[in-house]
Amino acid sequence: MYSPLRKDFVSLTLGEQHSHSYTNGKHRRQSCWRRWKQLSRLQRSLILFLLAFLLICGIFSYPSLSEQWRGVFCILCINRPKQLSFPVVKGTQVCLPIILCKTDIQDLLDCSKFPVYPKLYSYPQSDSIITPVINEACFYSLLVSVKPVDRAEAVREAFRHAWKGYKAFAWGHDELKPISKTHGEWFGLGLTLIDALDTMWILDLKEEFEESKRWVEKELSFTKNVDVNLFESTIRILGGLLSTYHLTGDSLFLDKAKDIGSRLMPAFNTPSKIPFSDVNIGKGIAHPPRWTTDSTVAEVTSIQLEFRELSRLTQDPQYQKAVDEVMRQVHRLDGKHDGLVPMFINTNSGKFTHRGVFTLGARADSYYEYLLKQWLQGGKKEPELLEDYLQAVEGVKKNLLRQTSPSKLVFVGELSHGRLNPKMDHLVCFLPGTLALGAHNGLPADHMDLAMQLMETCHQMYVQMETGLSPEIAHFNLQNHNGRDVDVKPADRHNLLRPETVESLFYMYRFTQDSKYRDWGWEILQSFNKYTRVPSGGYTSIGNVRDPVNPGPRDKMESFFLGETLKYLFLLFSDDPELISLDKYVFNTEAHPLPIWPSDS
Ligand code: DMJ
Repeated sequence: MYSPLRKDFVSLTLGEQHSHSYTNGKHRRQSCWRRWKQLSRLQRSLILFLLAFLLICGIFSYPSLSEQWRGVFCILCINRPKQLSFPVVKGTQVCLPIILCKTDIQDLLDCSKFPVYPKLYSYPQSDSIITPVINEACFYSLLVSVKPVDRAEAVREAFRHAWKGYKAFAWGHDELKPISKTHGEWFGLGLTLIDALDTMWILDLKEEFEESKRWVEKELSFTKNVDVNLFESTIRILGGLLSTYHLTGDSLFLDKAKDIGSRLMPAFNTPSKIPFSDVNIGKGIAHPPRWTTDSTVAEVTSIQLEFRELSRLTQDPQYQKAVDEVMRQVHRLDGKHDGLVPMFINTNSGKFTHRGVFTLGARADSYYEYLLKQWLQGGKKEPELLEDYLQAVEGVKKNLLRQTSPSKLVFVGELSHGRLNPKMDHLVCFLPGTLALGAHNGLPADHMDLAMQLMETCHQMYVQMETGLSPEIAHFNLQNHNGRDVDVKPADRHNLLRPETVESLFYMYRFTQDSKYRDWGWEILQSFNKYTRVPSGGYTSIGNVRDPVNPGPRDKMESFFLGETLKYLFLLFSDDPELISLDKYVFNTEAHPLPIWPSDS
C-alpha cells in the first residue's frame, strides 16, 4: 500500500483505482469494482474512512513505525477534488491532526483547531513540501511526507553547540559562562572537559574527543595546591576517567584515575573513618567544611562505585577497603527510619546528626542509588546492600509517598520530625530510573509500578511549567485549591540543566520500549534549545522556568549538562540497545558507565 519508510516523501492513496491496477484476477476485481460503484457516495465514504482509520490505528500500535512517521501525516477530508501543497519550513512545527471534517489547508498549520489530536510534533530537519493528493472521488488520501527527525542526531548537534562555547571561552577550565563568554573555576581541573570525555566517545564525536584527550595528556595535572570536594571530584573526575578508560582501553586515562584517586585518600584519615568533605590534592591534607565536622550522608556513600573499581583495576585494595568501611558503618547505624537515612554524619563520632529529617533529595539522594548499584556492580553478592536498599524502598512507600490534587500524581515528599512536607527536589527524579533498574534485576515488580508513577510526576514537573522545563524544587498540592498540582516558590524557580528526569526516561525506555518516554525526552530537549541555548555557543542555567519571555539566563553551563544530560538524551534516542548495555554496565551518579564485575573477579 505504501512506499518504503525511508523515502522522504510518500503518498498513500485510498481512493478510486484506475486501469493500471487490473492485471491478474481481472474478472474478480471487475465484479468488486461494480459492487463498489453500486454503493452510494455516503457508503463509499464511510467504508474508506473506516479503512483509513484502521490503518492509522495499525501504524500507531507499532511503536517503531509510529516513531519514524510521527508528526508527518495527515488524513484529508474535503468535499471537492483539490490539488494542494504547502511548504513546511525548517524550524516550524508540523501538526498531527486527524481531520474529520471539511477543512481548509490553513487549518493544518493551526493545531489548536483540531479537537481530535491537537498535538504539535517535531521539527522537520530541512525544508519540505507536504502535498496532499486528492483524487477524483474526493477526500480519500492519506499522505505521508517529510523526513523523520533524527533525534539522536539532534543531541549530537546540541553537544557540538555546547562544545563550541566551551572551546571558545572556557577551554581547559571548569565551567563555561556562555553569556559573559568566559569561564568559571571550581577546582581548576578542567571539570567540564573530563566530565564530557565519555559522552564524546559514546556520541562518536571523534575530533572533539581526540582534542580533549590531547589536553588530558599534556595539560591535566593534579599536582595543585587546591581544595576539592571529595564527592564531586570522585563522581566527575575519577568516574569520568575510569569510564573513559573502559570505553577506549587507553591507559592514559587509568594512569590519571590512579593519580587523582590516590590524592583523594587523605579524606579518609578521620577518627571515625567517615571521610571529610574536602581534600587539598596538592598537600595531601583533608578537612571538613569550616563551620562543622559533619559530612553529608549522600557524599560519603556515593563514592563507592568509583573507588571499588579503582581497586579492581589496580589490584590495590586500599581504595575499596576505605569506602567499604563507610558502608559497613552506615549499615549498622542507629537513627534510620524504616531504612531512610538522615542527611548528615559526623566525622568524629561516625554517628548521624540533625536526625529526624528524611528526604530522597539533596544530601541523601545518591545513598539510595548507590546501594542498588554497588550490589549490581559486585555481581549481586553483597546481601547487606540489597537489604538496605529494599528496606529503604519500603520506607519511602510507607512514609514519603503522597498524591497530588487534582491529578493524583504520586510524589516523594520530605519527612521532617513526623510531618510530611509536600515538596520534591528535581534531584529525586533519579528514583524512577533506579527503581526500574532494580525491577529489571529481579527486585519486586511493584518497584516498576512506582517507577512509572513517579516518572509521570517528573514529566509533569516539566510540562506544567510555561517553559517546559522543571523547577529545582516542586511543591505539590494535596488539596485542590487552585486547580494545579504543582506550585513553585520564587526561590525554587531555577533550572540548572539537570539530568535526573532524562536519566530516568532513558531507563524507562530501555526497559519498556514505550515510545512516550522518548517523546517526553524530546520535548525536554526542545525546551532546552528554546530557553537555554546561547547563540554564540553553550547552554545556560536559567532563573525562572515560569517566565518564557524572560527566563533569566544565569550564565553558567554546569559540567553535568555534557557529562549526564546530553549523554542520557542520546542513549534515550539511540536505537542500539547494546550501546552501554544495562546488563554490562552500571552508571555512576554522574552518568559515567563502569563495568559490572565478571563473576570470577
Ligand atoms: C550530579 O553531579 C550528580 O548527578 C549528583 O548525584 C547530583 N547532582 C548532579 C546533577 O544534578
